[in-house]
This record gives sequence, C-alpha cells and structure tokens, in this order.
Amino acid sequence: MGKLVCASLVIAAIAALLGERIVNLRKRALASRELLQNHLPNCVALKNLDSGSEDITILGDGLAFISTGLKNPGRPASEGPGKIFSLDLQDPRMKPVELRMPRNFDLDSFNPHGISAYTDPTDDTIYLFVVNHPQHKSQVEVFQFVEDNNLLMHVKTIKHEQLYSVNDIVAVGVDSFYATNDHYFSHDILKSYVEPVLGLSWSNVVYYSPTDVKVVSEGYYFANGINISPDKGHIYVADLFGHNVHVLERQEDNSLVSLKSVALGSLCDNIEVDLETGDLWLGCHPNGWTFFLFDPNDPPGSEVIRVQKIHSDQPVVTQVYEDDGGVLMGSSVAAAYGGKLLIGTVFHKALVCDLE
Ligand SMILES: [Ca+2]
Ligand SMILES: [Ca+2]
Repeated sequence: MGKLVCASLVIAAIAALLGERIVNLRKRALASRELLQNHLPNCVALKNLDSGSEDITILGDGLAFISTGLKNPGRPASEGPGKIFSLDLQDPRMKPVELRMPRNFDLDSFNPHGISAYTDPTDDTIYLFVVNHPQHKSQVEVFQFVEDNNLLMHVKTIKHEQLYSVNDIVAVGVDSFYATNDHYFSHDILKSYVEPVLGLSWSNVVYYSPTDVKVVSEGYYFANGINISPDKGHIYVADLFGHNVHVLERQEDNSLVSLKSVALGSLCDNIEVDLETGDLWLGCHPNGWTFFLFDPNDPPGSEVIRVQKIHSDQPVVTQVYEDDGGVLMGSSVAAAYGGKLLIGTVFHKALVCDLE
C-alpha cells in the first residue's frame, strides 16, 4: 500500500475517531507522573555541552563520543550547526573536546542525532556512524576517527528510501548497520501530528548493507534507541511510546527474530550497553506531556534506567537517577564507565555523576 493511500486512510480515520478515546489513549502513551528526586553523588555539568547531547557512546577504553546540537522543532536549540565531542573518561579532568570536522563535508547543515562507533577488527580503525538530518531529511554519515588529531574524516554519506525517519543506529560492520525509523510518515504534518495522535504502531527497524537493505522488525509505536549485546548476537530496541525495550536475536542473514519485550515504565530514548556486564543503560522521559509540550515554566524531567540480566526470566529494572527538571531536562541517553555515569539530554546540559 502506497504511503499516499495510507495517508488518506489515516486522515479519514482521524475524522471518524477524534474524540475522548484518542485523547485518553495518547495520555496513557505520554504517561505523566509525579517525579521524585533520586539523585547521584557528585554530579557536575560537562563543559561546552549546554545545547543538547542527544546520544553518547563509549568505547572499551573509556573514550566517549557525544552528539550535540540536534535541532528539534518546538524545543530550544543552539544557533550554529551540530558538533561531535569526545571525552576521555580515564582523564579525571572530564573535559569534552570538540572534534575537528573534515573540509569536504557540509558542516552548515550538520544536524546530528543518534550515533554508533564501530572498531574494525582487522586494523582497529574506529568508525563513527552519525544519523544526520540536513533540511529535515535523514541520512547516515560514516566518519573515520583520527585520535591523534582529534579529527573526523568523512568516509561516505548513506541515503536510502528505507532510511526515511532515522533516529538511532548500531553499526555492525564498516558499512553495515541496523537503524530505527521512529515514524512511518516522512511528511512533517503527518509525522508530527497525525501519527502521534492516532498512536499507530508502524515504526520499524531496517538493516542496511551496500548489497542488502530490508525491514527486519516492525510494529513499534516509536522505535527510538537501538544497540547490540557485547557478543553481537542480540539487538535491543527502545519503543518510546511502548514504554519498553525489545530483545531480538540476530540471524545469519542479519534478519531479526523477536524474543520478548521488557517493561520500563518510562518513555525511553537511547540505549547504551556496558561492554563488560551487558547491562543496558537508558535515558528516559518520565513525563512525556511536559517533554512534547515544552514549557520552561513546567520543565520536563529526566530519568535513567538500568536493565540487568535482560536475557534471564527475571530482568532487573532499576531507576538509577530521577530529576523533576530543576537540574536536568529531557534526558535522552545514559552511559556508564569506571564508576562514572554520563547523562545526556535532547536540548539541555549533560552531567557526569559518580555511580556510588
Ligand atoms: Ca546510539
Ligand atoms: Ca534517540
């Protein structure tokens, strides 16, 4: 069925269904609850990261990459283009360093969103995959990280009709990855109003390689963060409006088999996986109404959730951090390393805290 036909059917359905039922449905999906403060010790704001740090990923040696400056309609945004920072978590100064960008790259329209790092096992080259939204479009930029010069070299831009509303990616090779499309429609009005109001579960996960592009999982309300288990055998997908995280098993042909979902009780955004323990760390939006209807006088809160033993019969879901928005608004990612926790946000500052 073409998207135009779908759009017409959806608009007809809205006219028929608009009413209390939908409003109640959406209120449930955007579950707002009273926020209790559950802070961690020694939290400090990271320098130069005041305009969002939507996604963070940490390499095995403690070097973090941070995507900043995502332009998000309806919410505060930085003036200039987006940037990528690195942060060495083994250095007690905790000082983010802005990475130099290549000259052969359109920096003015750089609007970075989800990121994923991939280390090539054949030569230890580090690649950084970045979801980019120039002019509201979706594409994936592949960079090579040159650590000695704090430089990103642009390798390629990947565009594909199946990559139409990309939120996050997880790289599985030098030019292959899984990506979430957080909406079904790419048209701004259908995507921003029609789809959320109706609560359609038409969002999906796509596998991309130069020779094979396919939808490998679907039926999400809003597929957001995606990541992979340390043994590379399982994929995790956070469904923002489903209030859960899905566990999927990778097959030899890179298709995915859904195993289960784990309830989180919050609107979770990005997922980072601890490479040693396999624990999932999620940055979440505990009160979706205040996040989506951003009002500085009634700020959105922040919440970090950790999931341990996710493959067991009884995964352990723990709220590690919660704030009512007085300290930190709109947390979208959390990543742990060496007893420290980084918490990033969609448009606000980023914190580093001690875990104990
Ligand atoms: Ca990510
Ligand atoms: Ca995200």
